[in-house]
Amino acid sequence: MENVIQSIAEVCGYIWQKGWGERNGGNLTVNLTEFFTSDVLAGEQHPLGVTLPHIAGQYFYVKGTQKRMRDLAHKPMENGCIIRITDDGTAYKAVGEYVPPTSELPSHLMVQDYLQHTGSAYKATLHTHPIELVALSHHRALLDDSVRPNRLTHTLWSMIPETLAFAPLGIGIVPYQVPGSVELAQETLSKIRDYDVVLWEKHGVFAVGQDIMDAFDQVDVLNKAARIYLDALTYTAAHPDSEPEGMTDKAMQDVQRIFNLPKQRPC
Ligand code: 2HA
Ligand code: ZN
Repeated sequence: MENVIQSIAEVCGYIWQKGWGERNGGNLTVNLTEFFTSDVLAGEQHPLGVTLPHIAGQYFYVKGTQKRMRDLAHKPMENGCIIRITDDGTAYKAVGEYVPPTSELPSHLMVQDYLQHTGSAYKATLHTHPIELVALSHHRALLDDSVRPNRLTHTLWSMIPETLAFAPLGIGIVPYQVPGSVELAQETLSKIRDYDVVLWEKHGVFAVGQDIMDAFDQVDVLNKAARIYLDALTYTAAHPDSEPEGMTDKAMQDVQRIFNLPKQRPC
């Protein structure tokens, strides 16, 4: 378990360095149930506000509310805590020191409940504010599926072959909702079925992964493509007749074929 906590701290350090974690921005959870062989006595009970039957009795590391990624990078157990979901799935108790959990707990735990329900091996959920992806989420034409289905995903995939190779499910769009709300959690849940990373319009991203490094890597790959797209557009600003070309559909199909990429979450 120490290694898992260590990699959570490592990822939080990267997020701070990348400028994705201003002040207390961003949060995460990781399922730690495999490390608890017998029930651990936990403290005061806190209601969840929803019933999550598939994670009843399970254990999670959860970032603390108002805590900073840059502090968590050094002191993970002072800026987050381990919780156990009660056996009826309606509340949680802290294991050891209680640090009040992130405001986005509904999204994280509803998605964790869904992952368990589907028998997924994915253990981590990550919410962060990657600059370039959030910048693109302000452009309606990129988000609106009626303009061109999955336009943002195709734009990002077409920047470099690695984007398609390492983020083969693309990116889902979640319309703007109040941060921390159950509505945001529900919209996230409906999109995370098809995507490993979803873009919270004008706010950030929410990602799932086999572990926290995997979730981070997927966001990083997609955000790199967003950065390249925006950089290419700075040339367009000076030369309005030159749009970023992007890889051709044929080139992208070749990548899909050569790497034998999954169209659905692999596990
Ligand atoms: O942790 O990022 O969305 C603060 C947030 C809320
Ligand atoms: Zn946020």
